[in-house]
Amino acid sequence: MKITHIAVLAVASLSASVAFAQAKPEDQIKYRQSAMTINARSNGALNAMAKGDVPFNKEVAQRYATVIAELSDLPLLAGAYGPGTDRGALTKADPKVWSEPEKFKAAFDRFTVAAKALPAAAGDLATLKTALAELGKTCKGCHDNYRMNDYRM
Ligand code: ASC
Repeated sequence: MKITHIAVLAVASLSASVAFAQAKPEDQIKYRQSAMTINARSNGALNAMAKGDVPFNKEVAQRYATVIAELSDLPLLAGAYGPGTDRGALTKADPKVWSEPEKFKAAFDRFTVAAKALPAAAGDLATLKTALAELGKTCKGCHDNYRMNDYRM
């Protein structure tokens, strides 16, 4: 590979990582809300099976379980709660996210642990139900403390 090619690659990858690290606040908010939206819809599909509203389908259950497991920690991984993302856009995130970051991360991590356990449990309706109940507690645990009822401008 020519030196100039290496230099172009180096600059391209550098600017890609900088762009990612410094995503605009509104884009960070969109990012984390998108992950929440997909997780909620996937959780809804799984809960419909758990409640017997739709027939249990192992392949579909495992697919949604995997989606939740994979998306669960993306908002933290991607740094989507950065400076300036606490207001000024459509967010219901509570100011406590930023005033008590360790506690917020601990609550988020409890969700991630429950989410990562979901795929292994989704192959069977009984184990799926138990895992969903655990997951729901961690969703609620974070939302009770770190999500407000209304948008804050
Ligand atoms: C969801 C969703 C939530 C949680 C919560 C769990 O699917 O949108 O906010 O689960 O209901 O208690």
